[in-house]
Parts: sequence; structure tokens; C-alpha cells
Amino acid sequence: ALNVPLLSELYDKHPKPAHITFQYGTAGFRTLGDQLDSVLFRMGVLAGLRSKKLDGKTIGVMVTASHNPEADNGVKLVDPRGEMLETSWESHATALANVNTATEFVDALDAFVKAVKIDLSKPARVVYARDTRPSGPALVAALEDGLKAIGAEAHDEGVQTTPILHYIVRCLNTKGTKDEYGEPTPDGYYNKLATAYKKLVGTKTTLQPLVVDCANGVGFFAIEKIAPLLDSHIKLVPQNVAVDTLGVLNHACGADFVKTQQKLPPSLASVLKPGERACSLDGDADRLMYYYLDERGQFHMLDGDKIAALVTAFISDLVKGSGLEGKIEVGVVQTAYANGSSTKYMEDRVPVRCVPTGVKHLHHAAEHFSVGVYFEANGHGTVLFSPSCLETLRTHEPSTPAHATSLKHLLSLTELINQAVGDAVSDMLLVEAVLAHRSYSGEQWDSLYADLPNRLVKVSVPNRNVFKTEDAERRLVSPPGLQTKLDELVRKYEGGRTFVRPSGTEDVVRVYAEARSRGHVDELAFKVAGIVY
Ligand code: 16G
Ligand code: ZN
Repeated sequence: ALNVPLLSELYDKHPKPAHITFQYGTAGFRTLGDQLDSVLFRMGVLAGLRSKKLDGKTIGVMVTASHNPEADNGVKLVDPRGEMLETSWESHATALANVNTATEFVDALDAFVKAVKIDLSKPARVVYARDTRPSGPALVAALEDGLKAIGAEAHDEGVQTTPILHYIVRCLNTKGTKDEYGEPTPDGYYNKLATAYKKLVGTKTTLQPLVVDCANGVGFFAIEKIAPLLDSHIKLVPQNVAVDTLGVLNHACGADFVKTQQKLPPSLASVLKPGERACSLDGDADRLMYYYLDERGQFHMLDGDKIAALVTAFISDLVKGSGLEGKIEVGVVQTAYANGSSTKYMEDRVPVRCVPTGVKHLHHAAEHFSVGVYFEANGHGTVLFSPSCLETLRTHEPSTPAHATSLKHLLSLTELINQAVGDAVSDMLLVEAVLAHRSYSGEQWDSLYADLPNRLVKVSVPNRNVFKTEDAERRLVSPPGLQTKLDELVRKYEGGRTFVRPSGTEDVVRVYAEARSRGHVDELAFKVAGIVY
């Protein structure tokens, strides 16, 4: 049974701010760090219940607000295989976050336990971590009270990247099974990635050191740990590493800055020389953006779409090269934000699916391919190998030495790529390995296809909930008549494309536009914003 006295006593230590309504959104709860104490306590309780419901499997809790400003924070739950919390539990999380008294809380828990048939006698196991945000330790203390209140066996992983926490959850739950994923520790993660990377590149070392913008966040710790394990195979040059300085996390640096500003972080101006490439992580190291300066010192961005193109072509070639064509189908999942040129590039090679924004949708769709490559343009993504694909790779008898080499590379890729979630560090090593194999410079990689000029703007509207979409967010069904106006407008622009969708993380509507020229795209985006407003 629930320990009502303990639950009530600890509940009262974490009062909810009266006027706020919380919502478990696309990436969990996210708002100002100093408003989240009550939410963390309640998510501790919920994580324990989720574990009990799943027969004591370990659940993860990550405390982070990713690329958002330092003052923000957030929390999300991680399911046993390292994926995002099952969608049907999001509304339970929202409901618990918004009750107002200890009695209401206990009653809600009671009703919930009955409704979803949770056996409270089962054990509860939870592992948690946080990013470098200053609000983190206090929020973790609130989380620990929640875990105590539900009697969970809890393990603190300290300050870790989001993907490491997902990795650990998956390892813990597959230990001793045929799906065993690795040693459930941060060191296990670093060793697994470094070993796979070295196997994959062999003697093909990359030409230049790689500058890594760590966004002044937790990604720096990961880079610091993995760099020595890579020996001479690749030299990483970490920048924006001020993890202890207040106010600098994600500030004028990091993956989101690069993607939205489409420019070099000012702090790298004196570091990066013409002809050199660099990459940026975000504040919890699950997003990655690449870029390079050309010989004239001009900045060029290599976003999630370009990463997907590079990786898809490489994996397709390895599948062919190992004699597995027809047995293994490589597919790509994108969102409406994917640049039209990238979609065309992919469609000429492999099946492509478009899904709504958010990792959950991409991940789920990618599971339908034997090798599913998914990336959001903003740099979040990974490659999934299906269980039957893994079986094929492990048992296939190569008929020539060349087949054997390609097969070996594919197997190394399955170890290098984080199967649980998009991971900036794993993706960075993946990109570097492909560049080494292809002997590509940033410029050669960039020339796989030329991005159409594009523009993303936010529009504040009185009520974003009246905006409803269909066809993977590419068309509006409401407000009535609006899509027809957009169709008429876009027809006037050569190569024009536009869509409007309500944000899942901010109180705004987003407008995306692309067209053949910069001038046209700016005009198109401006006019669409005018129609929406
Ligand atoms: C969240 C999503 C990200 C998506 C973004 C879109 C996860 C873990 N994160 O950060 O994938 O690109 O939301 O935000 O799913 P928006 O709805 O405000 O445009
Ligand atoms: Zn992130």
C-alpha cells in the first residue's frame, strides 16, 4: 500500500506555486528552474510507480533544460529501453503535477494505481542525473524526496549528459539478456564508443583536429573523458568549457545558437581558421551541429539534414558492399523542417518518411526500417538497427574479403551509434568516422547537395491551440481557410514551400519557409507571418 503519512509529510515540503499550471510537453516539464521543486518531487513518485508497473525495471529521470537558457530547467522520465516515457503516461504526469493539496495528491495516486493496475508490492528502481545548471542540485533533492516517499531504490549518476543517462537505463534493463547493451556506467559508455570508433576508422585518421563547442555545459565532461581513449585517432579541441561560470550555459554558443542564428559562435572567431571544421553540442549534449569556414573564411552550416545525408549514403554503400542489398533496407525519417534539397537527395537513394516534430515520432518511425536513420534539422538524431538486422549482421557469411570488411564496419557502427536516443558525442564520432573513410573535408561533405535558402520565424498569437495540422504538420486544417491562402501565396515563389505549426514548447506559432533565393524566402516568410497573425 502507499505510505500515506510519509507521502503527505514529504509532499508538504514541496509546495506547488499557486498560479502555475504545469504540462508534460514534448520533452517533459520545462520552465524556470526555481518553479519546478514540486514537479520534481511528484516525478520522483511517478518514476517509482512507473518502475513498479513494469515489474521493477529501472526507470530514468533526467533533470535538464537542454539548449534553453541557464535559468530554465526541466525533467523527463526515461523508459526501460532508454526511450522517452510512453505517451499515455504523459497525461498522468501532468495531472499529478497540478494537484493542490496533500490529500488530493494521495487520492490521485490511489485512483491512478487502481486505474492502471499497479502492484505496489513490486520493487521500484530509478536512476537519475542532471546537467550543469545551478538549479540542478536543489531539484535533485526534491526528486530524491519523491523517490523516498514511494520507497524506490534510487541511484544518483550525478552530472551526466542526457544520452549517457539513457544509455545507462538501457544497459541496466538488458543486463544478462540477449539484448545486452553494455556496462551500465559512464565509463562503460566511453569505452564502448571509443573502442567502436577505433575499430571503424582503423588507420584512417582524420586530417585535422576537431574544434568542439561544448556550450559551457555537461558535454565538456564527456569530451574530456572520451578524448584520451581515442588515442591518436582523432584530436578533439574543446571550446566553451566554462561549466562553473554562472550565466554562460548555451549563451552565444551551442548547437541551438548555431542553428537558429546560422552563424559561428563569436567565441570561436579567433579559434577556427579558414578551411577548418567544428561542431557544437547543446546544453545536455543530445544535439549536434557541424560547420566549417571555407578558404575565404565564410561560415557554412552542416545541420542535422546534412548529417543524415552523409550517414545514409555511407551506410547504404556498406550494405551494398557487404552483399546484403535486398536483405537490409536503409530508410530515412525526417520532419517538415528538413530542407527540400535534403529530402530530394535522400529520396533519390532510399525510402523517406516525414513525421511530426519531436524525437518520439522520429524514433518510432525509424523502428520500421532495418536501418532507420532519423535526424531533425536542429541536430537531434541517431540511427536504429532493428533486432533482425542485428541478427543478419551477426550471422551473415561474407563471400569475399571486401564483403567481410564492409560487414565489419557495419557491426562497428552498431556499437558506435547510441541506439537509445540522439547523442551528440556518439553522432560526432560517427560523422568523424565517415569523413575519415570518405576523405571528405567539410566543403566536400557540404557539396552532397545545396540547401535551399530557408527561414524560421515565430509569431505570437492570441491562442496557438486554434492551429491544427495534418500530413506531418505540413498543412493546416484549422483555422479554416488559412491553408488555402498559404497555397495561393506559395505558388508565386519558385521552389517555394511553407508550413505553419503551433510550438510544443513555447507559446508561439512557428512559420517555416524556403525558396530558391534569399530575397524570396524572406518575403515569403514575412507574408506568411502576416497571414497567420
Ligand atoms: C523538443 C523536442 C525536439 C523538437 C523541439 C521542437 C524531444 C526530446 N525534443 O525540444 O525534438 O525539435 O521540441 O520544439 O522530443 P517546438 O515544438 O517548440 O518547435
Ligand atoms: Zn538537448
